[in-house]
Amino acid sequence: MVHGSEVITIERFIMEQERLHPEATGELSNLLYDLCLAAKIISRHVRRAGLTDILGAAGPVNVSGDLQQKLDLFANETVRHSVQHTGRVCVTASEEDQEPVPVPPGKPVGKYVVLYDPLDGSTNIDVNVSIGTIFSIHRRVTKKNGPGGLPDCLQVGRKQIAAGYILYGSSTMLVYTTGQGVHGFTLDPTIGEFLLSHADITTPPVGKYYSVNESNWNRWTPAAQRVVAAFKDGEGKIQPKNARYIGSLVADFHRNLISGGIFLYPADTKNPQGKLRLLYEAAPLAFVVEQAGGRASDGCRPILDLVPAGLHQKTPLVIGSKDDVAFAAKILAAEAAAGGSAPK
Ligand code: FDP
Repeated sequence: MVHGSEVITIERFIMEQERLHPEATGELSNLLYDLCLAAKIISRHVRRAGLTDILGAAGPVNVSGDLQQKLDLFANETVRHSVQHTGRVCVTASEEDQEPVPVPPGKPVGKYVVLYDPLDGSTNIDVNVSIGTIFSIHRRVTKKNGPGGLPDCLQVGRKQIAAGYILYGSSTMLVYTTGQGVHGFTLDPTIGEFLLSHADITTPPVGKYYSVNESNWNRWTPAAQRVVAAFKDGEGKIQPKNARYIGSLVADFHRNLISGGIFLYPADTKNPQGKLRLLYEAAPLAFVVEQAGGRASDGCRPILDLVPAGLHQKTPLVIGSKDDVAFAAKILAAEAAAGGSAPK
């Protein structure tokens, strides 16, 4: 947070980054500020969640089959309202909404597309365990006039302009990349500012942690079982690792990013396409991890090369320290090439 004797706010940092690009219009910077505001509002509510009436299931299940909680709905609307009427965005899409949400008629339309998971790790909300928000920003690909639509949302991860996450943990952190490294900011709640605490994050090439829901073991393919066994017991050059699994992707990812580690959610018989969403979870975190020197794969291809066919598409995910992801991907890809599939 303190850089030598300097305190650098996220606003100043974003402004200084913008100055490196004389062609920049400032719209992306402003969109990032909008997301900071959403982060602060959601953080305030998360911090008070146990004290207010806001906890508890709101009723229906979301399109991905998860029980929606009130805080999810609040976070969903907060992000949308923070970005939608600014003239910087043409469409938003969220894990909680069935369809993309174009900018309403009569409102100014901008050139960016925001995809987000408003509150990831929702099963952890009412047990006071870390949760997060994930965001991904693309440039629109449809014609400039009028609101954006589905084609603007269904873009390959490599085309992201920016991505990041907010972690509501022991403190609130915002971590983002615009393709020039990964930078982390910690919210000082006393002054309401995100301060630079982790400049230029790089992740170790080999991690000390593996993070996976091992209760799925009997639903995995032999290759996924071999990979996890190798991280547990060691195999060849792979040394045994320590296990850590919170069950909130943002929290598990963040720990592994800083300390080194690998997170896996492979395909299984219950989730044959994996459990995590390509556009709201895997792709943004893949952009962050690659910028930090790590890797992300679906077992066969880099996550950033996957072309989405649907808004809520799921994907197997192996993400983290680069040598560990390479080891896992090699074994998973060999099985896929041989036509292997999960046990019935
Ligand atoms: P959750 O279902 O609690 O919303 O996004 C889905 C997610 O959480 C991730 O945050 C988390 O990593 C994963 O699912 C946990 O899934 P399991 O409970 O199956 O381990």
